[in-house]
Amino acid sequence: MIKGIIFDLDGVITSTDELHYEAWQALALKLGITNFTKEDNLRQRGVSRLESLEVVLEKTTNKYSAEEKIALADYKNEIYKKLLEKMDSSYLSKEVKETLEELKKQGYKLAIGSSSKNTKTILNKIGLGNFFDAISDGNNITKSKPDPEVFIKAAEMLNLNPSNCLVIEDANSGIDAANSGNFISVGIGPASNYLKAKIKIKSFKDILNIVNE
Ligand code: B16
Ligand code: MG
Repeated sequence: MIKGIIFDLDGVITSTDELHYEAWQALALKLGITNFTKEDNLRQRGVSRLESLEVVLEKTTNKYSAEEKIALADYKNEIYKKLLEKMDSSYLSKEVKETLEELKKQGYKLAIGSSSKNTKTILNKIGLGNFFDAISDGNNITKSKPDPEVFIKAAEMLNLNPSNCLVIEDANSGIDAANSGNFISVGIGPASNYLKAKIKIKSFKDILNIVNE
């Protein structure tokens, strides 16, 4: 029985994945890397900022110390935060907004489960700052996806068992995290082609079909 729904943020609620890509691309160019692609960017979905940096650094033979890596990740985050400034409610689609409102109306508990440390800023920007019953994000976890910690914390905040929660994810790492935490994984976007997603959906509003089945 489904009682709660945990949503990934980047690439599910809103398209910040494009802004992440733009910021990583800027860092790559600064490091002289000209072959950082959308394909590489797909592997950055769902994983932490420092793990995402490693995907960029695979493209260079230069070696960086732990401190230098932190500085590079900070540099990317400053560019990303500048890009976030332009976000507003137009970054929340009508479909996502209406589906979320309908799910809330039907009595489901709703949470965010995101690896991002910028989650609250983004939710405020798109007008969902006070919408969710719980927010579990990059600030309250020690292990990032595919570890299930972020979703387990979200379920705890909702006071629900993982087996009673859907996890909506666009990243393969997020589907793996949901499965290993015993959640019902739902793949959307790139993850809708991932074999390990227990349910695959084409469009955000399809969540209503799952809960009403
Ligand atoms: P930040 P999600 C993830 O968010 C992104 O998909 C991933 O690309 C990013 O590296 C990670 O957040 C950390 O984000 O740098 O903002 O802390 O998909 O789990 O909502
Ligand atoms: Mg995502």
